[in-house]
Amino acid sequence: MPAQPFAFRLDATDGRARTGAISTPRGQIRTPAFMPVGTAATVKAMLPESVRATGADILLGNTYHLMLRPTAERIDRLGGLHRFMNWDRPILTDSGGFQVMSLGALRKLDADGVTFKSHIDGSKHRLTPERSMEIQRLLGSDIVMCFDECPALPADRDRIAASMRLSMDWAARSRDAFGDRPGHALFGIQQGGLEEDLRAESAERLRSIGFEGYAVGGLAVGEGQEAMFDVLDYAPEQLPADKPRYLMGVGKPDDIVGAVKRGIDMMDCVLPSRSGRTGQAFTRRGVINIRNARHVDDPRPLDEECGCPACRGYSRAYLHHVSRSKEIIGSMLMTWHNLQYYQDLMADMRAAIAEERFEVWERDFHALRAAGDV
Ligand code: PRF
Ligand code: ZN
Repeated sequence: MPAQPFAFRLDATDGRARTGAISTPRGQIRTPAFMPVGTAATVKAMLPESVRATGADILLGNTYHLMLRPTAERIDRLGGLHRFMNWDRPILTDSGGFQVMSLGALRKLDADGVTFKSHIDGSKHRLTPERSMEIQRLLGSDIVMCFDECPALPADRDRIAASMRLSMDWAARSRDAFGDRPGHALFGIQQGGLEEDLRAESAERLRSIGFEGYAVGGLAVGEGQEAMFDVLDYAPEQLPADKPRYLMGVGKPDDIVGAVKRGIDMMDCVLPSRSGRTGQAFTRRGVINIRNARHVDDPRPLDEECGCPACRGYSRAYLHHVSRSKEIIGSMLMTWHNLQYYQDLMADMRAAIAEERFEVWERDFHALRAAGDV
């Protein structure tokens, strides 16, 4: 085991934007990092080696889905999640609380945890901070998330404060239950809605417990980009500067750029993979719906500047055809392209920060999209 089995190194900053790397026994994570979502032990429509070929250093997996099917105990018996899904690089797992609440699973929350019914077969399950830590250990997760709870916005201040304080109690229990696991990290999750003082209180509770990294939770839950950026104007700086900061469940390309500009180091979102399967492609010039009739005869690639297999080998006309026909290769190519676009975006931002030209880079990013010439 290396001397520092889990460490974060900052290489450069430009304004509040940062670039660096997280080192883990399973490999480096270059930051700012985008994590493709592999909820059910697969990034849908992609082989793991293809996900890696886009430049991804880390995947996200989900406690909630995997505990229900195929179960954490089964994955453990089969050698852990990395072996099970054939991805040997870092995996971050979300803790389950947010998914239980947001999937609208029939659920009952108490101070100790949450009881819910499976969206698959209606069977009854319970998650607590202790059980979430156990599941994430059985999965073999490299970055484990605290068990938390998060109200949908808008919600009144009392509800947000009570929920945040419950999540902070659960963060302390998560830390205790996680134990001492060299090479594995536990991240705290800040809550507090859109209230600066509640965010500050949450950050203070988390800092006093002490984590290997800190997430900004409870955003992108219906508040809109402007309100989210208002929170990101102060929230990252409430968290330790020398630890990675992870914005959970974000987002669209311009959300990601705005988050990086405000000091976020890691993000995840289903958008590039999920929207690829319904025909939406992200390009340097904006969003394309490839199922739109205007692409039916178009010999051009999705994005002239993209090096992915969808752009190197296929026309918009072909992608239009296979996406409309619901052919499996349509999902494969569109997902690959979108994940490539997101990873290229992160690589461009890392380079711009390292060379202290983020502001100019950001202006060009927005200008090319605003031209509407897609
Ligand atoms: N908490 C957890 N997972 C999450 C969130 C959160 O607040 C969000 C909010 N966007 C996405 N995923 N545990
Ligand atoms: Zn492409």
